[in-house]
Amino acid sequence: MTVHSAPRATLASHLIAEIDAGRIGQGLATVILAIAATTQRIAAAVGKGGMIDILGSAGQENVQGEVQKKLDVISNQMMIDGLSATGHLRALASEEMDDLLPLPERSEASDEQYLALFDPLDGSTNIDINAPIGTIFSVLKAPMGALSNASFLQAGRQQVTAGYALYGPATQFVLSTGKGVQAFTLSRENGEYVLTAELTISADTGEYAINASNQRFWESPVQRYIAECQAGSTGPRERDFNMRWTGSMVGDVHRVLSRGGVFLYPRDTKQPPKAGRLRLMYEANPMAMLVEQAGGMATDALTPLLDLVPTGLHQRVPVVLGSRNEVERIVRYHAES
Ligand code: AFP
Repeated sequence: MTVHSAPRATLASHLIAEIDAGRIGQGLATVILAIAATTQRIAAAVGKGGMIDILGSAGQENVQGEVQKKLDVISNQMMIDGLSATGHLRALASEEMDDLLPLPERSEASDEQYLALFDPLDGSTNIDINAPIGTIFSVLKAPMGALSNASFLQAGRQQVTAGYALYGPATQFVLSTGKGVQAFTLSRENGEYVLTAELTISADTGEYAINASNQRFWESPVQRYIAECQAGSTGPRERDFNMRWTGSMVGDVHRVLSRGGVFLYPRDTKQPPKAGRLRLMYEANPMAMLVEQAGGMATDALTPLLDLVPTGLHQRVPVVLGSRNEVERIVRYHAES
């Protein structure tokens, strides 16, 4: 029997449909395609694993004092190379760079001008063990006039698009341009991202993700929430919960977007000057846009992440995101304390 199925949309055909519907401009589509093409190159490098000299430490630190892996440095350069010539980006900011990188003005540049931010390789401790890693990105409108780091300090609600590539068993490109969340899977046969799912987050869940080794540093509302989950069917929640942690935000948020759940990297007392572990501009904001677009909630436990006004390019924030009913409960526990 021959089964005929309709051809699936590709990332390119999806973006053309969005342009035709008047939801995005050609400039934004060009930027998204440039990001997607770069993630394919990063996926190819990641896929070579130990066969070429890309694993291990680069022997230098980034602006946050973290030791960079070789693949952090390689993928950061690939993002710069891939995004420099779109004609629609005025500057880039990266978790791996101290300050913005202004891009040369192009004489034929259109009015549609943007800023791109990215974490080129999220979850870099997973690189050497062949576990999930990813690239997270966010796009903002570029202001007119001279640019500085402050040009990027726009609330997450101003993002015109956000997404990530997940380098797992399959490479996936997950995107929101403000109308839902689409997941594309990289076809290894023809090198195209093919639309494979519209992602929505269920309001209820029985799964949470948190680095439990930090338990002694958590504040009381988080202690309470996790203790109740752990008590399971014999505790106040009267049902059992499951716990998962990949060590890569891309991997953990992808699970939440795919089958519900709640992800927490809360404020803790481990390193007091830091408000949290995750970076607002490169991790929290893009993921918050995706989660809200998929029907979930994303907060620092007091304020929706997308409403925070950034104070610095490398600012860190507490993050609680995922299934609405669980996130609301955690916010309530914070309010009650
Ligand atoms: P790196 O990319 O710097 O390794 O950080 C990954 C990350 O910011 C985020 O992706 C994870 O959720 C979190 O760190 C993992 O942190 P732990 O080290 O506490 O597991």
